[in-house]
Amino acid sequence: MSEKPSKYYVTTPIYYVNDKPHIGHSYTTILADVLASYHRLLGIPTHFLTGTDEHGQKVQQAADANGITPQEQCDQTVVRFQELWKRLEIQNDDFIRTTEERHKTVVQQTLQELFDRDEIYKAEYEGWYCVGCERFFTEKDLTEGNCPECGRPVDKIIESNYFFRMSKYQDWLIDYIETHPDFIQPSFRANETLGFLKNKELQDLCISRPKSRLAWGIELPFDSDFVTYVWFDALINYISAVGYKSDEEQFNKWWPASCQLIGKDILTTHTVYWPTMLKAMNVAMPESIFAHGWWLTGRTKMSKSLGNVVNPMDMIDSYGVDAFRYFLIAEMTLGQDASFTEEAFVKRYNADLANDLGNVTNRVLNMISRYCDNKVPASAKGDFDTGLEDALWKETVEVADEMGPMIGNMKLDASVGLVMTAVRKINVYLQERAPWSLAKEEGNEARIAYCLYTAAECLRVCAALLFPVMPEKMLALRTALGMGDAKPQLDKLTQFGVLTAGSEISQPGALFPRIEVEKKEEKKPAEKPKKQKQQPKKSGGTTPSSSADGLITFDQVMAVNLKTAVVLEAEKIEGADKLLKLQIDLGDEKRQLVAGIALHYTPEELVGKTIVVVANLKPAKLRGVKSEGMLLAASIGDDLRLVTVEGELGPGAAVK
Ligand code: ME8
Repeated sequence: MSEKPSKYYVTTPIYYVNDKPHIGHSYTTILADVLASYHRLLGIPTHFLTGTDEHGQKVQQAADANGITPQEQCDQTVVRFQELWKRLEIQNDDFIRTTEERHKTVVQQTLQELFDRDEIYKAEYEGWYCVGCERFFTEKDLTEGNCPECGRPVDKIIESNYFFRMSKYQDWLIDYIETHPDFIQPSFRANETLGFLKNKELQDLCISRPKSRLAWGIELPFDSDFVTYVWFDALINYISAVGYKSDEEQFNKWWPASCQLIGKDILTTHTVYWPTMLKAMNVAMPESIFAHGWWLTGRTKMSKSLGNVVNPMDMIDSYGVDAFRYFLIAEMTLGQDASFTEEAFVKRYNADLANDLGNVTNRVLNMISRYCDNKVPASAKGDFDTGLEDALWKETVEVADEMGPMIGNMKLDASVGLVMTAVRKINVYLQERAPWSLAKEEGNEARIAYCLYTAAECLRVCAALLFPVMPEKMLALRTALGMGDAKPQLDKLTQFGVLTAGSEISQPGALFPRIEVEKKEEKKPAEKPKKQKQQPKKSGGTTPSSSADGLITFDQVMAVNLKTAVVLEAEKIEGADKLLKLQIDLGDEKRQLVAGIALHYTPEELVGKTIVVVANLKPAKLRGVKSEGMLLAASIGDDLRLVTVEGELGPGAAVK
């Protein structure tokens, strides 16, 4: 991995407690968790802060609507966030609530100090106010008379208020952003902020609300008729939580933040209000503020009013935490919007997790069990060619080396994609080296051991790299590889020979069981081959073999629907020496079939093979296991070979 920073402090926005969390909140928090975890596993002192924004009009309104006090609203809703973070395996070091004393004290001290230094002043204000965004706008700011941010109607307001002299920092801020290219990321968001700053005069920021209009906030220390504007209060959480004005040592340890994650919706507050506030307070700027895009439902923005919000708890219940975390990280290119659909989720899950990662894991563990007495084999090279192993290890190390810079550049989706490429290469390698073939000849024990040791080592590296994204499953995988429950050390990852020869491996069961979607497809009428309908009525249902001369008609041949299929998984059936249970891909559907070939083929040998099956055979049960089809094989005496097709041909091709 690349050079290490001396510490890493990552923050999420603090979320409003007016409603329960949804997938967007989950995303930012998972992202922060993944980043924190990578840094921790590199041995870097790490601090991860999240929390809730509990003051302001939105919370007050939600409380009114629910017939409870604002504090009750906060106390009830904060639990939903905290419970969700627990279920999502979020390892935050701190959780700040803006109604906590430790925060309120710092906000008041900061306000007093800025007031004393004349950074805050009182004035009469006339303007337009958007309740939804909790922001004031001038007449010029409005878009067709509505809020320029959300498009909703605004209220005219005339009142005395307190103002922060934000406007005086306009030139400084432009210069700061231009001279610190990493400050606002991605760079197009820096340009967006610069465009805003360069095209119009920055106004002073109204930082108070008269209690007569809104009482739910932190009282101004210098005027008890007012509370603090929720954004001025909320932004300070990033420093109040790490000891600003209360614990200097702690504060110096963590601040400035390494990475402040936000959604693109709160860019202005974080790239204009926040830096100018810090500047006025004489506090250092965060190293970077990163704005990610929106999760959309299909192509539409996810919003409660549209009723298209994805509930993270439902996803976790259906598919598990790790798969949900994986999908969010793998699917969204940081900075861009991404679409969430269950179809896309299932597709990616089956392809990446069930097929690629799940298969490699099964193959490696099953073969170690079969050929190496269930123990991590010896890693000794012998007098045999290790070209394939050397190449595989080199490629895996290259992937590990690329992770650091990729994560530094916030290319998390690509980094996960890269690890999946490495996973697929282990599969390809196994196919090429074919240890099951080596096992057919005597004297190949050392070669098989080295092959499986290398594959297991590569799997160990991939599991470690995916650990921050899927902590539970990758821990299970590491345990299965005989590593106990120790977390990976990412800076020691690429030494070959970490797995201890002789240590017992275990079978974790299916890490990512395939999500079956074919049930719906099975019902499609198109699945019934037309040829079957052409089955000659005149034969009166007589089977070909019962015809008097033993000959069958062309129609009868055509009634048999032969198709190519790819074997996805294979396993023995307990208590049936000759039978294997196969999961096959028929192109447009997945099926299970049982075949009597266990004495001729090992399960590992079969995975990835393209075979030919009778697709329209009536389903049957063999030893209680459902079989939907029959594979074709040729045999003479004891010799049995599968019927396959020459060259590369995918699943679902008609065999005629
Ligand atoms: O704005 N896609 O809180 P909030 C992606 N309290 N991310 C999303 C999202 C979506 N569809 N919806 C929400 C506030 N988010 C303030 C912040 S910070 C000092 C104060 C995420 O509850 C994203 O991170 O409205 C966004 O910025 C945040 O939730 C807004 O949460």
